Amino acid sequence: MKMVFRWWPNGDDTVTLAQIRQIPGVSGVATMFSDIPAGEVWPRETILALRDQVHEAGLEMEVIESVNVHEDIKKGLASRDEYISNYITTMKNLHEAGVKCICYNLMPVMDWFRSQLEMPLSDGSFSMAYEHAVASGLTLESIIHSMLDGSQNMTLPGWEPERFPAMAKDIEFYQNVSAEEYFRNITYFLDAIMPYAEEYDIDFGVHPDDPPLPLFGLPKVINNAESIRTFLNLNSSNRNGLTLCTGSLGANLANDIPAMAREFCSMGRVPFVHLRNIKHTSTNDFHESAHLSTEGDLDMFEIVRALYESGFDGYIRPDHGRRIWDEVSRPGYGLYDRALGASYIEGLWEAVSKCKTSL
Ligand code: DNO
Repeated sequence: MKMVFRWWPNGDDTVTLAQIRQIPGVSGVATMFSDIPAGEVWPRETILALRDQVHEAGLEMEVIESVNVHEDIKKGLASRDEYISNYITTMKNLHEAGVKCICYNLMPVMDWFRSQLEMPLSDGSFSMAYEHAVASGLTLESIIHSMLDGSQNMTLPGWEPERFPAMAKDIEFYQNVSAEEYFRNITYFLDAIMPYAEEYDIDFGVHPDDPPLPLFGLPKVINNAESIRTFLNLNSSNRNGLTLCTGSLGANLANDIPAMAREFCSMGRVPFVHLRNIKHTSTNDFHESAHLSTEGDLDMFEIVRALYESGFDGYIRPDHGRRIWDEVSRPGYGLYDRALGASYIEGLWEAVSKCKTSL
């Protein structure tokens, strides 16, 4: 297992590589160029320069989160071939820089979504929250507004402003797209890129829908064990894998995360894990919590144990943290609470692995 920490280059992050280097157990970053629009090639020289910067800080750059998939690919439009070809060129360039794992998502139109970015918790910290009734009643304008409000003037991952103008049309487009048709479009994409994933030695981990609930009439296709099985069967390459995001999948109380970890890790199809905890306030409403099992609904010990016992040897990162100690940062991506999360996960991993060997 390798612990990584999400980080944005080019001054787009309040956290520095030097700070990340001091978090015990963290070997590298999961990073991306948020200023390159989806569909464009990531230039080789730009990637190599970033790799060198990360290496100079004493860290690795083996994980990319995310190379975003152009909407035309998800929509199945004729123009997708050009975007797929660009995607493959980016994969080649990333491979030449030593990248081993790409996290991406296939959520239509918008990436993750919360109805509140700054919910005060009783201990004086702040966290991101989701209320389904509130979210369902939002207009596109208020959705964008709610994601920008409290964003600390930073670009939110998956909410790059260049996406906004087309969002209304895209939402409309998908109203008549069935899950079956959407899966066909995804299959076309996977069939095109997986041979190159094999050639370039890159594991792909698709990020599940976040939240895993039907919203704005958009097809939601990767959100429980059954739909993950369907997704993994779309293309049988071992490179076609899952980013097991415990917070996203855990938002559906019916999802048994340790069981999913066991099933998909034993298949060798989990290259990357996002570990975080959430606390439900009702079936479809929740807020993000500190990583500890005692703070949320997920049993983090059981999840880590399931990963360990199924031979997981990919990358893990602590996921969204609360805003604590007056930190100003990207929502969910401050230094302090994620560093606490990383240390907690390292502790669980050590405990599970040592108990195992003494049995
Ligand atoms: C949210 C993240 C997602 C994730 C993408 C992967 O904070 O977990 O934005 O990076 O869905 O493409």
